[in-house]
Amino acid sequence: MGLISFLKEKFSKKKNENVDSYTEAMAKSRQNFSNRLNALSKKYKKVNQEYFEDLEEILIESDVGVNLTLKIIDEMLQISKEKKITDSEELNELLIDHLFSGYMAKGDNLTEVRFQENGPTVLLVVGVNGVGKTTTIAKLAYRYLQQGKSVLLVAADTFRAGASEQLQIWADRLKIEVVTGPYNSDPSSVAYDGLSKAKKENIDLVIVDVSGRLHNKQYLMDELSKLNRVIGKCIPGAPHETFLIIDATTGQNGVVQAKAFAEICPLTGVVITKMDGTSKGGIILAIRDELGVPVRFIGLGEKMTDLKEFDLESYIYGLCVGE
Ligand SMILES: Nc1nc2c(ncn2[C@@H]2O[C@H](COP(=O)(O)OP(=O)(O)OP(=O)(O)O)[C@@H](O)[C@H]2O)c(=O)[nH]1
Ligand SMILES: [Mg+2]
Repeated sequence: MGLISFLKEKFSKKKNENVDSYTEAMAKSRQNFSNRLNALSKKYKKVNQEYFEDLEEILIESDVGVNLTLKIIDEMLQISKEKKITDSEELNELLIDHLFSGYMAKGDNLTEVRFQENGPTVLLVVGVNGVGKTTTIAKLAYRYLQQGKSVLLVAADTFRAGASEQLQIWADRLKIEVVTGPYNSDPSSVAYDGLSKAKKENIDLVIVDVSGRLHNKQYLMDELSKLNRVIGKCIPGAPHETFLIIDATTGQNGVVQAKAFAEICPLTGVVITKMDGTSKGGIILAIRDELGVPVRFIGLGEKMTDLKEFDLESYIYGLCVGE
């Protein structure tokens, strides 16, 4: 049985809250991808050169990325030749299987934050301006508070006016504390204060909000490596997780950002925000292909509850099948 039939059977039998949220938020992406794929198989009953050219266009326009698209087209050509498949509908189904196994082959599939057995777990959150870092931090804090963990926020983004205040608003809503420093102060010293407090108070999870100015790469690199050094000195082995936040609506620029950050600091995960606002849901496949880092969560809206753990089956279903 192909993946599509398997997913249809799996998700139509029982209600699944996760897949419902994906299906709803990914309606635009599905239109751009699945509807066009269906139209393609109607246009070309048998696959030919033009079928592959159109397929290439669909994949690129869904933000799968040029590199991955060319790789997929090559592989699909080979599969069609080797297995002597000429029926376009059959090949479309195999393509979906291929997207799934391609993601799986790129590494592990962690989602939840890995908590330390002893002492605070430190999660560093990085990403360029406006991608949704602070909102995602609030969503993650909410998630782990719900799971009974104690959470402390650290506003190490001291350069943008209003950044700590924004985090403070979320913290008040969540009824948790946030450690801040004066405007323009050293982010590392704010982080140090935050971690010291977390150690003293035996906090389970510390989430550090970092400024994301990428316009000066050398500066950001120096700042981030200093921050990492200070965090590691305060709590050996920390940061335990570093999540890069990427805005799905920025398209391939998100991939460029991801590569730049991956060079600067070791990433343990990616969170893709604003999946509800894009028609190009293929970005997840492109990022995974380029970085090999697991997508840990996705943002499907602005509310505290709009963060879902990344689930490949729900994602593929949302992108390719839906309701
Ligand atoms: N629709 C939607 N909007 C989101 C999502 N995540 C964040 N946003 C919105 O994106 C905007 C920017 O979010 P922030 O959390 O302030 O982004 P940031 O990266 O902290 O921004 P800076 O601190 O300025 O670098 C806000 O209006 C959020 O409500 C999401 O998953 N879906
Ligand atoms: Mg922010």
